[in-house]
Amino acid sequence: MKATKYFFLVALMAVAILLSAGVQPAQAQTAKSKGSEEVTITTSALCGMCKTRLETAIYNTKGVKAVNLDLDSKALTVKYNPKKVSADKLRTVVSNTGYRADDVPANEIAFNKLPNCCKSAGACSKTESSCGDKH
Ligand SMILES: [Cu+2]
Repeated sequence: MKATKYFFLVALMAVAILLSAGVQPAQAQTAKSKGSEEVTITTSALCGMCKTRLETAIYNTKGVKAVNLDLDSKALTVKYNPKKVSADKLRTVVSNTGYRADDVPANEIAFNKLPNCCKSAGACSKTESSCGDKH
């Protein structure tokens, strides 16, 4: 009697392990890669502050999953959910932060609010995280 009960438990555990190992990860993977798209937007970012400013603005946009700005190429790469946000909307966010996004010019009001070193090329080092301006 005791042995039968033990065997039943082992069989149950084996089924549980098989189910969790085989079925679950496969489902999770398809769901993850299905709902995301990637876009690269060329911006007018200049320094580390621009990078932080832009990445924060994009990351706080609904539907954005990941963001990275490469200061050497000024390319902003965004991974997003196309059901929640579009590439055009992302360019608008970049513009409203004060930067050019591909052929979309920077929003003038936002641009004027940027610290001086973020407005013109060569005003501050791209590796600097702060240019000393008060803002
Ligand atoms: Cu800057």
